[in-house]
Amino acid sequence: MFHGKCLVITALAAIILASGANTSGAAIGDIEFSFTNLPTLDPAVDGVYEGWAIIGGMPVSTGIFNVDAMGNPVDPVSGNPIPLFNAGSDLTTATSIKISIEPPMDPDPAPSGLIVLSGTTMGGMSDMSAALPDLSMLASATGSYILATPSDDSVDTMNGNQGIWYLSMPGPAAGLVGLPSLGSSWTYEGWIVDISSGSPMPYSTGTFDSAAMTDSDAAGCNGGGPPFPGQDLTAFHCGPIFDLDSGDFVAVISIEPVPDNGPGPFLFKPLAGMIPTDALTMGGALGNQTNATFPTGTASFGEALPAEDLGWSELKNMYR
Ligand SMILES: [Ca+2]
Ligand SMILES: [Ca+2]
Ligand SMILES: [Ca+2]
Repeated sequence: MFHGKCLVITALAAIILASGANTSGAAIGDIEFSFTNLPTLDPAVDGVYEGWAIIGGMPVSTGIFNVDAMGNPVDPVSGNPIPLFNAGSDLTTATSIKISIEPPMDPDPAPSGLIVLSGTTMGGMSDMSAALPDLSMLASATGSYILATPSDDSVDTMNGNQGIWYLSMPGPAAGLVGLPSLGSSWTYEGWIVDISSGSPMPYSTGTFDSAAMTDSDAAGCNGGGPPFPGQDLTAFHCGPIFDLDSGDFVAVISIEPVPDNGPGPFLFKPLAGMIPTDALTMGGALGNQTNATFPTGTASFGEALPAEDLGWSELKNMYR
């Protein structure tokens, strides 16, 4: 009897190993994600994340999600964790994995143009990083600026603390150094952020593709200023008036999608720094926070998913 039972269990184990559950215990199409520094989206405003496996050059959705404060994938509506996605098709020939942001009330089942993370696959895994050109160059870019309001010097020469220009003197030379070209899908944008209240308030100083040219709105509504990115936030121009050396402002360079998906800074903020109270005489510098703040992710699927542990007791339970 004992011998016979043992044979049955061995046969059962062989069937389990050969069945559709497959040897790893994962189902066909299963894929697991983990993320670092990927921000939680407001689904009504920002939309949702969607995973994509590129198979034969075609995107196959692995499902939509949001992330919680820890970066774990969650259902965008319920907030319940999504430990495992299923793409509904075999992922073993996927060449890359991408994460997009899809707009709110998205009627289009295809990926949006806004891919934030991307990685090639190897051995059922993909290490994803920001889907930007030349991330390594970006990570070593530097930034400096002066406070000055040259565009309104015909009416006010005493308000230099109300303008910021990404240039260095003597020269002037570009103050933003080593920024890679972003191509047509992305653009740089300068910001000053008022941090005097509980919620930071960003104000754009214009978009630009090169550190050595006038940005999208020059010094402000009345134009002027040196041929570098910057802004005069003075009475002469139409925007708000700020004393930037009050200790209440942070200068930020972000990378925005084209077309832009929202009025505030996008999640990529490679350069940032407090504007010091002596910036009118000393200028200021931005720190590079690419490596510290940019999102990354890991996708595991197929052979990389942990094997289901079918021990002796499980086999016996299945026999019973
Ligand atoms: Ca001035
Ligand atoms: Ca500007
Ligand atoms: Ca934006």
